[in-house]
Amino acid sequence: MEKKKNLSEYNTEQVPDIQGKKVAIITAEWNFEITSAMERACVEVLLQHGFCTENIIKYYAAGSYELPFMANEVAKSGKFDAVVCIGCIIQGETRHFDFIAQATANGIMRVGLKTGIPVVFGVLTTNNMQQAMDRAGGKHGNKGTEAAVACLKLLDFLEHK
Ligand code: RBF
Repeated sequence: MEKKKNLSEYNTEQVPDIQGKKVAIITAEWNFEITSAMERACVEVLLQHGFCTENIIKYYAAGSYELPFMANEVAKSGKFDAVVCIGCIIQGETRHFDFIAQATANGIMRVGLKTGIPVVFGVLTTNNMQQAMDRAGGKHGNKGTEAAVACLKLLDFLEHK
């Protein structure tokens, strides 16, 4: 029997509360039933840890491939303390998956390093829709939750480094 694990069950006491910071969440509209569930979970956790709604600004990208470009624009605007990218790339029959997943992951990492604004990689790369559902509020938790936790920890790190 498959061992169920849920990495989104985090200890709230080990996650910092953050006051007075502003975050942008950029959500890809491809596989929106998945990405919108991840976005919801992400917002929920930020609200539980000190954020107010006015300081969580939502943007929408056509697909995951556009996430690095938008993250770069948002990060360099100087208006945000952190950016969370949310996407879901599902393996198809062609090699698009590999190109999009590589470009998205590398691009998001580069934006953070280049701008000095933390950019969180909340992008699922799965073999099929079931694996995505399992990670967007299913048996493996919600990776939107984990993206928010990473964001909070990065902001706390920057505050205390
Ligand atoms: N975007 C995603 O976020 N997830 C996907 O699973 C996904 N699959 C795609 C498959 C193909 C064949 C193509 C052409 C695009 C796909 N995209 C996907 C969209 C991509 O991220 C981007 O929005 C478009 O390629 C336009 O630049």
